[in-house]
Amino acid sequence: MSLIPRSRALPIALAAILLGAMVHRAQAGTSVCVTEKHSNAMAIIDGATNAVAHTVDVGESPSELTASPDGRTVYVVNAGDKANDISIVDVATATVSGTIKVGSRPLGAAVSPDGLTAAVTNAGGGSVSIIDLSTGTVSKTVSVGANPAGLAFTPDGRELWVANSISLDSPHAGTVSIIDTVHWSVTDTVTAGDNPFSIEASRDGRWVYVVNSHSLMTRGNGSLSVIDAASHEVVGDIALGKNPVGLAVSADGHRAYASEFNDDTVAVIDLDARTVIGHIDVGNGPYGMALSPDGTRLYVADRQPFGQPANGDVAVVDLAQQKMTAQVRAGGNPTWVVAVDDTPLVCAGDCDGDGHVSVAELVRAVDMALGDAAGATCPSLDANNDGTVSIGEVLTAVNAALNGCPTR
Ligand SMILES: [Ca+2]
Ligand SMILES: [Ca+2]
Repeated sequence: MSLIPRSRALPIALAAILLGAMVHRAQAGTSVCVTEKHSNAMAIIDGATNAVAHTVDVGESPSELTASPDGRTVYVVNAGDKANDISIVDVATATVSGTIKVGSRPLGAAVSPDGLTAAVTNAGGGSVSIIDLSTGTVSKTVSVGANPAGLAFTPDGRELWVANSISLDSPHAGTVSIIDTVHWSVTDTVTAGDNPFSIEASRDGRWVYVVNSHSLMTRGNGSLSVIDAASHEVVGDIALGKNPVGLAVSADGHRAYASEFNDDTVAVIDLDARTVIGHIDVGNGPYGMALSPDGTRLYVADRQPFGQPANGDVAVVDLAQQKMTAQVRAGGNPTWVVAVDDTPLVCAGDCDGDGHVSVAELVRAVDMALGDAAGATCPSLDANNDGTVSIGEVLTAVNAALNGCPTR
């Protein structure tokens, strides 16, 4: 604050109170990323218009995908035999920034809550590849059960839970491996239902939910296992329709949604009562699902029936109305989906875009406000776009310097 002239201390202090909580954000936006398995691509749908804005070429047979906690990066698992890798996609620019080789027949992916580690199941190898995202390399490979599919970190990041799905030898088996993320070793194995496929922890960390798909080759009803995250006990088994695959749990922990692949519906589950309270009709072969960041919509990848290369769509379900309100045409076999908040985060005064407001940047802000640096450009300082930098705008930069730039 020593940069501010003393005579302005009072008005600046008052302005600071007004501006302290102010974060410059544009209108909230959503990017819906969907893998198109038979097109070897990932589409990015603009959540405001429900239209495909970009299509990004990724690897062979992309299946699951997951986003970094800040929503800026999406990791796409390329399950094809020639690929066995993941593509790193920058959502804002719709470009692939890198590729990382993993194990045999990779399937599911998850990123740790701190955003530093990715984990990918290798269905062909019965293992999980642990990727250090700062170096982009596999740092460990952990052996789990047969055919690992979905996986999820606990919200505290201390455990990684892995759904081991069916094998041809034991078509109705199914376990969940629990990995300690300090030593990267399996500490427990829990028996779940028939073909555990998708898995997600509640935000409060109390429960882990597992969708048991039944064999996708022989139609049959599946279920949702409710596991106590502390005791590892299965405390509930909620009956679902035919071959449920995708799972989405609401942020408040009261609702879950499961896509019923061979019923063309989404089950609505009351997690407090542990019962299905309704079904929503969607498109053909609903597979992966994701909630919008604001929790008002559910996006469902309608994959189409197994073994049939065909264009599909992404169903947009309005959760207030409990019905599908739009279908967005996607490419060959849309399989998995994530929805990220793509609202640009503007950090006032961070002229060089490094995520921090430095003292030098503050000095520049004051110079611009005083008119001593009229020619200088730092667009993030001029929040209201009027061509000048006001004292109020300087104070927003001071706020960012003291309290950090806004984050998601
Ligand atoms: Ca900076
Ligand atoms: Ca201005």
